[in-house]
Amino acid sequence: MPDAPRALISGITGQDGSYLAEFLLAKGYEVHGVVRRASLFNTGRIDHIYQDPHEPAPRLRLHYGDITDVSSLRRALAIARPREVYNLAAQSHVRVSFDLPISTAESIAMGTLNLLEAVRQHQQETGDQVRFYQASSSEQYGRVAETPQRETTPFRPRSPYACAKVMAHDLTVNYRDAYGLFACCGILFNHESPRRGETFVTRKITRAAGRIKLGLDREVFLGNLDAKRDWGFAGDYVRAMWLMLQQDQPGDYVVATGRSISVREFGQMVFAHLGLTFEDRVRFDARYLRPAEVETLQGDASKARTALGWQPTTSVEDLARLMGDADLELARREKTLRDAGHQMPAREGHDQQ
Ligand code: NAP
Ligand code: G4F
Repeated sequence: MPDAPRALISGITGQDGSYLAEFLLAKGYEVHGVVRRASLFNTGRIDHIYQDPHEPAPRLRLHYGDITDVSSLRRALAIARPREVYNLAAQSHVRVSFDLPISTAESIAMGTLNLLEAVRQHQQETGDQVRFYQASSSEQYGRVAETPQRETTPFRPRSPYACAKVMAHDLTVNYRDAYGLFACCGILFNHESPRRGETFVTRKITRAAGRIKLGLDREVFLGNLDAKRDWGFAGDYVRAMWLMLQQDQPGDYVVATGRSISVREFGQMVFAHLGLTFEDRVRFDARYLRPAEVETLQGDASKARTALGWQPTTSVEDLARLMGDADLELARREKTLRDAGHQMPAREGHDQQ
């Protein structure tokens, strides 16, 4: 039997990393992931696919590393010898990037350069051919120059996060042009799931709705309800990442549903699904506004549809229902524990986001 293809994922413990790892394992890959050392376990999203390293030939292997530490990336590449590298690692919260501009830029811009350089040197030293995926973002469009946004729409970034992503994107294109690296940028519009971090607005809304429904919370504090986003399902979007790396030629692709709705409309959908009224429960808090906002994003994924044969399977209504149901179930478990006298963890850590 031929050797299984191998992939290395930075950011494997995040939302997308976990879906991508599942997807690649199901395709028969041996998957290697870069994991940061943390004082508490940070592998909750991949625990269900974890394989004991003491087992013979585990197909999921984790390596301690950090995208800002090039030595750890070189070590992971040397062990994994991957055919495909997916660069998903980032401080990915736009609002937080205004508070942490330098470390955000280090993880995204310098981190991407570290991995590109490590891959380039690894190819030279081993003769291996590596295909590289860069997690670019619709946030790069910022103050949008046209609607819908496509691959040719200029970038006008509005946050430290987006500025760093533009640099990472340009570096990836440069390594393709200068060194012939098979490198692709996926310009992904917002994509969500029950595994979404709890401080992104969709998940913040579905968490609140579930907890309010069961009497664990009374209200939810949000910022700009008029912002519009093109929201899809993360499980669909990791398939597009993989498809990009299976083409004959590298390229950059917008990945989006083509439909945009406001935060308010998303909130109304979720609350109505759980039999609640959004307007009765939502409160404004200026701390969730950003110093510079991206008001509206809507993608045109025609190129991905035509060249990759990719299309989304999950509408924003489906997404609101599936996330709402998952967080109602989570709230049920929290209530059971609370009713049994367990101390529930404080949620104030989410204060600024
Ligand atoms: P996420 O859930 O926040 O995951 C980010 C991942 O990056 C986590 O595994 C995190 O590790 C890791 N990471 C952060 N800093 C790191 C560092 N210094 N070294 C190594 N790893 C580090 O983000 P996501 O939603 O899965 O997004 C994945 C990528 O796509 C990100 O680059 C994001 O910017 C980009 N993107 C996301 C969207 C979206 O809508 N989700 C859209 C466009 C682009 P810990 O678990 O240890 O924190
Ligand atoms: O859910 P968000 O924090 O996502 P945002 O800023 O669009 O960024 C996400 O998508 C990008 C792709 O375009 C990724 F690159 C990035 O990594 C991340 O995954 O905010 C969405 C909108 C914003 O306009 C924000 O101002 O919701 C608005 N919003 C209103 N109230 C809020 C809140 N956002 C958050 N996080 N928290 C609020 O209370």
